[in-house]
Amino acid sequence: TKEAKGKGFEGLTFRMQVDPLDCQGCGACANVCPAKEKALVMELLDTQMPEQENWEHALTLSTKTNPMDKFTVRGSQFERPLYEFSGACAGCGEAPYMKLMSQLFGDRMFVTSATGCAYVVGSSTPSFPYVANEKGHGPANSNSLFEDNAEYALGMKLSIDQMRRQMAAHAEAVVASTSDAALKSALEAWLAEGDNGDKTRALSEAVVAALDATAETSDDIAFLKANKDALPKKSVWMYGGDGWAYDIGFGGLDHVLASGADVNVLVVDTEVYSNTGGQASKATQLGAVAQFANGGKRTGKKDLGAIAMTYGNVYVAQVAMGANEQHLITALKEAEAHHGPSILIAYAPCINHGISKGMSQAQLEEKLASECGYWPLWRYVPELKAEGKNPFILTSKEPNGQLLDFMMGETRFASLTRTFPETAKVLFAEAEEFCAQRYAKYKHLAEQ
Ligand SMILES: Cc1ncc(C[n+]2csc(CCOP(=O)(O)OP(=O)(O)O)c2C)c(N)n1
Repeated sequence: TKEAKGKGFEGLTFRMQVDPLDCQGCGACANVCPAKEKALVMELLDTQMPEQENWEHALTLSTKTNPMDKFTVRGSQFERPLYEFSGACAGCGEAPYMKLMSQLFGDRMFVTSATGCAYVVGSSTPSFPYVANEKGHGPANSNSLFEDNAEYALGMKLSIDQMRRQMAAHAEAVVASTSDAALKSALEAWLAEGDNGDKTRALSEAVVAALDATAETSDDIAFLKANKDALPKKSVWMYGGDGWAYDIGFGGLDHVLASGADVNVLVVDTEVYSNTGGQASKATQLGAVAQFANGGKRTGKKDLGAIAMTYGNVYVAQVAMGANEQHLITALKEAEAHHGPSILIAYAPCINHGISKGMSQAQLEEKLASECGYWPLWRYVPELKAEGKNPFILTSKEPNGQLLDFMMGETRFASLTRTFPETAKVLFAEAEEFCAQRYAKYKHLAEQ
């Protein structure tokens, strides 16, 4: 527990409270903690059980207003996660993305999860990580199939839009006829800016308060009262692995990207079909050993981001939490605010990679992947074109020459040097060339 520092934090204390019974023991939090004197240290469970009472107490404390901008690394962590204690493997690279997204948009989020880890760890019945806040708002999560996740989310989005159009029509009718000044001004404000993600919750709550204070004097008011939950703008996300997005669900995903609909996609890219034991996908990198690629994958990784970019109106970003947290938060903010399709491709280390440092260092592994050019970070922001600027922004610096060292730190590559040493030499040289050319392509785009 420490005194909270900074503007707006006067009189507040900050505490990291561990929940021993729900901790998965991966140690990732202790490893990423930036404090000089480690704030978190892993200890045996037996010795930590007294913390359980403190955790139960922490849950009874009131929710404070976040004094910071939630779209900053620090500020985001003062928002309550509405995704907690998932069924993911300890150290999973996928789950932290949804936890962060639930802090940024969770109270108005619709999430469709493709069959795969994204869905399975989010529905480990009887435990369910998606939770509601003190007002009862939280992510609504559902799954249809592995292959139709994009279409499934698009259907939700179309029905939400239809409902909101009806709400707007009834709201306009009330504005034109009501003598209730409070209701009129609340509805006018909602009609003007109710689609602004930052303002939609407060504007909607003001309409609900005005409706609650109004008698049901017309069909229009009755309709608005009956459908209050349609007032806040929903943040629609399709969430799934590379097996879904690059392979099996690609046709549907492409259809959704081409539709122009205001939807968001988060691909958690483990570069294999994780949930079914690590089969190769089109996201698997050249030289990697995976099921169906036991002698090392012979072709380079598909550039899903580059494909999405060709539409010109699609927001695209390639991100990695452990490599650059602010880059990820900026991309999430821009993607959600973009009026059109947005896709984020997020690097997600997995137990299938065989990280020699262990999964407790998965976030560090993301940093290493990015610095050596294995996973370059970039954003394609269509809005910049209207300002006469280059929409492509390359955040990753020139690769540091450590690509082979990075690859040798993971069994999926290193094992090939033992099983097929000659092939390994050839494929790894090709992988180096592939990554170098890909970086050169991004650099060229950024310099245009
Ligand atoms: C049409 C179809 N084929 C195969 C499966 C079996 N299956 C379920 S999840 C999965 C792999 C998912 O991989 P990915 O999309 O990369 O997600 P991850 O598990 O890596 O998060 C497969 C093959 C299925 N459910 N439906």
